[in-house]
Amino acid sequence: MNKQLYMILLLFVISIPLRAQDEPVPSEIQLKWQKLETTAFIHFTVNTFTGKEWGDGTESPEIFNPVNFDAGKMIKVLKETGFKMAIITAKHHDGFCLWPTAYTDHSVKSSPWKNGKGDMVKEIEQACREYGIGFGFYLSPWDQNHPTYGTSAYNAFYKNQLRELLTNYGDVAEVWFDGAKDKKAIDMEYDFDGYWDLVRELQPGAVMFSDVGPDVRWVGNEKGIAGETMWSTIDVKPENAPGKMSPEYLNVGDPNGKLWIPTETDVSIRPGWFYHEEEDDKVRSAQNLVDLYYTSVGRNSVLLLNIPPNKEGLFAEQDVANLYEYRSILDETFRNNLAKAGADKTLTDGHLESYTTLHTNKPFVVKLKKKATFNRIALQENIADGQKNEEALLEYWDGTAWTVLSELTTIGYKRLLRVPLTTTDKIRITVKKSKSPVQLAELGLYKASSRE
Ligand code: FUL
Repeated sequence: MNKQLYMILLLFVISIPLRAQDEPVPSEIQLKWQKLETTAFIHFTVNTFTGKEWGDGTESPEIFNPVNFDAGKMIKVLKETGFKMAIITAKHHDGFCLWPTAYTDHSVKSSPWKNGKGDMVKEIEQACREYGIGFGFYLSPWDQNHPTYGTSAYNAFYKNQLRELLTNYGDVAEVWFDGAKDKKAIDMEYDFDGYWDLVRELQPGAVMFSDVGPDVRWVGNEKGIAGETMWSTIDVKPENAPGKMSPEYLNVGDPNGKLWIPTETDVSIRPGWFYHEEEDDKVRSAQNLVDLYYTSVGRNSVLLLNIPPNKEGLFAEQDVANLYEYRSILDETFRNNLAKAGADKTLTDGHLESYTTLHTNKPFVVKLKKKATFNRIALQENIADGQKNEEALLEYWDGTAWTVLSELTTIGYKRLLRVPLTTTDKIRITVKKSKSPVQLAELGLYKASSRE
């Protein structure tokens, strides 16, 4: 064998395992989380009673009295409208705790609600178990009530609270951190590494959210809009602690990123995160919620939709009505996959593990048994093996020629496309650019509900 050929062969052999190892893939808990698709946030605290969005820690627990609070009623609505997990604000920036923590009196313990004997986090958790959805909590590091805030003693206090929530409420599906703080008054140094170690130790099945992970990242805005190009991979350097990475970068990610940290799209059904009566006529419509589904789940993200309880401790009527209508529209749109009549079974069986491998510039044709009329396309990659597609072309056969349906970039876990109403018995997809061969796991053709 000549030396040149030997070198080429050697390079080829050593590059295979290296390439496979280099490509980031989701952990088991990240993959499970991504499949939830739609999750719910419940923002509730003293703000609901003061009308504020950010309390300042001086609120009296006396004002907290949601007389008709009913976790079961609210979680039932979430379950029936397709949400697979609920995350409750156990503590927001005002420091008021919705559970009777042993580490401060600034909690439900000092409120008239259930004569100070209630535990709202427990009631939400129990209702989640009853209806079979995941339970998660938000424990704001920014706490404007606790006297130690701003000193290292606060980190110890915060970890004590975290430990209570991680040990007394069964399996936790997600822990939500954020980096918010009032930098002008006190620039507290949060011990994120310490917080994260504690969650891993006590709840290895929980994913952790912050601006930059470690498991789930922020999408870069609170409007419900993930980037059209959306990589689940990014690079996090030590200097990019929560709060320091640019929203633009988070919104799109990085095809060459070394870490798998997918986005969660958090957005509220109302202008504020907390319930305010004056926003009763500003609730997102069912159609607007459906749009959010397309711009989050349909762009390789997970939707985290906030529905805030009112002063009574219940979801407001309009919010509930719009949620049911939103779900019924989505169900109608995605009930019938028209590609089932014809497409390879691996592409319509609902499993990521069965897929068709697509190579660059090799068109893959899907023939239908009879003509179908559709205006929505769903694509999925087998992300268990990473995210690969960078550019692709979708075309349909118009009887005489291949005509462009869509030129798209990333697919990832799920990509939903709204295209003009099209009738055909043949479509084809051509990968134009990819990191490695694309594992196309699902292909769906749907006709949208007229209510969309
Ligand atoms: C932010 C908070 O400052 C908002 O009040 C809200 O909780 C949002 C989800 O996260 O960081």
